[in-house]
Amino acid sequence: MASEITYAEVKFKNESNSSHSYSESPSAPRKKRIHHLSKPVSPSLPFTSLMVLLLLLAITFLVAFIIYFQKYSQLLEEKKSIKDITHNKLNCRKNVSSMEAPQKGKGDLTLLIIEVDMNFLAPEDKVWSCCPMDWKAFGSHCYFISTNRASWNESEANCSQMGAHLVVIHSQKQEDFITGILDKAAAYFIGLSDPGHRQWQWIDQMPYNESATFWHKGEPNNDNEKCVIINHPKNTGWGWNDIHCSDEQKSVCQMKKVYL
Ligand code: MMA
Ligand code: CA
Repeated sequence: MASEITYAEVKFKNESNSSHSYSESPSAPRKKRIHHLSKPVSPSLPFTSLMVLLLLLAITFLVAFIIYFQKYSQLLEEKKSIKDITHNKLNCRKNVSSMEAPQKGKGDLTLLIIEVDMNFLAPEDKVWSCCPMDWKAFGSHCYFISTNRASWNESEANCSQMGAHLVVIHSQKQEDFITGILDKAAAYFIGLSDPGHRQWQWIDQMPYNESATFWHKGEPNNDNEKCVIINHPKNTGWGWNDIHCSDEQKSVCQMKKVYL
């Protein structure tokens, strides 16, 4: 569009220059001048409008395409999360939004048990956060205590079959919540292991942060013990210990809450 305007200006200047040279000569070429001036400018006007119109159309299509693309990827994401539900009985909490006035005498959370139709499509605004039945909700995750004793690998496979993984612990609050739902007499595998050279790795690939670890005093103590349990030995509190991965222990699974 800018080039069109430049073009028109250049044309006009050329004409006025030539008119100046013509003005010294008699009136005959003057007529010619008017003829020249009106011809190149007037057809460029509809042309410019057409170009502007086309440009506007192009922009409209582009915007429409971007909006459509965003909606489509959102829909795919929702479909995926619905497919991810391997549990058909969920325990859901409604997060009462700021738009709704909280009812007198009621808390800001309501508890509901719903059965999920696998073909159910989530509504636009996802206000229900859910955990499968028998799982415990904390923050944005759900936790399951597996009392079945198995090796670390089998324990992880068991979590994986439920759309979860062995628990990943990142904070004191989370550690406290988890220990609060465990039996002090048992030991539980967590999602921490050493693939070699004491490079501790979380099962979800999140970085291992030394400042948020809860090792028992003197642990980890053995390079051959590459898997981690959380336990509560007598006289000491809850903490982590490295043990052999083939040892059979209970475990804690974790998964993200399902939002409906
Ligand atoms: C001891 C201690 C731990 C080790 C286990 C292995 C009971 O705790 O040495 O560090 O992991 O034994 O069973
Ligand atoms: Ca140990």
